[in-house]
Amino acid sequence: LADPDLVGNIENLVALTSGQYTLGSLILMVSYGAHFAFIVYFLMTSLTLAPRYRIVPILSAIVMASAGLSLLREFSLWEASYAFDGALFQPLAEGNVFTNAFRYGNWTITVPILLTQLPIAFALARPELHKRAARMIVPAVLMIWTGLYGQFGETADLSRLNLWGVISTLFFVWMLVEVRGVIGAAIRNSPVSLAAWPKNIWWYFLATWGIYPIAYALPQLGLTGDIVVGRQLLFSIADISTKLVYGILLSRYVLRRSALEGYAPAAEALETSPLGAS
Ligand code: RET
Repeated sequence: LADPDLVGNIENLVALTSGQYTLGSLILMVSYGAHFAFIVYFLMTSLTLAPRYRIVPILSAIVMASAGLSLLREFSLWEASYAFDGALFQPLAEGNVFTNAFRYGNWTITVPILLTQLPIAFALARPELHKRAARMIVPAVLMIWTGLYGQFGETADLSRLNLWGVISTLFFVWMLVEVRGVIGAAIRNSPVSLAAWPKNIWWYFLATWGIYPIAYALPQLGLTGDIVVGRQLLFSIADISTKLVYGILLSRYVLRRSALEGYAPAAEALETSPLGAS
């Protein structure tokens, strides 16, 4: 087996049953498949919105493409990182090493976009929008990079994982304070009939972004195949919730807002899009 100090992630240390291995492949495959498929949904949705809101689903489509590619890479790496020995799927001691680090790299792109979608969807005015976006993005990127550094420590003694996990969590809390600031501005700024949306999106945001630190900490519970596969499942649930379902929620909000602001989509857009009238 591989040297724990060299391989970075626990995936490279644990043999999997064929059931666990197949489940891992399936989880990654469903994730990238869902992200790629929803590119079409978000592009079509943009046709139904007032021009100022079209960028919201377009940004979701960009996130779908970026995350889809990163998850496709994780899938191929998973397939290349194990060999069946007749009984179990063994992590290869030579050749490919599985890594979750690509996920963290990808978040550097997707997280700033996801955060910027909020003040755009809630129609904050230009100078405030830019300022608030920047103030969320700075702690978010620091959160990701400190977490990226820390996750390489999960196979050795766990002190590096824990120390950088705590530092990253401090940036997470700082980021959440800034996000709550945007939600506050959104509550003041939302039409009365949509006033419940910013608060609901805030709770949804907390519940779904909060899954990532749990996945990060999971190797604490031990080195087993169930932990390895369970973590890919948690990552996958978090990915689909924080990007895909979140994008649908924001799109529904701006669709209602477009209508309230008197925007009627062109007849042909309504005819070609199943999402048109609402
Ligand atoms: C880390 C390290 C451990 C502590 C914390 C973390 C938080 C990660 C988050 C990631 C969100 C990612 C998203 C990606 C979408 O593409 C880095 C795991 C708090 C909140 C939304």
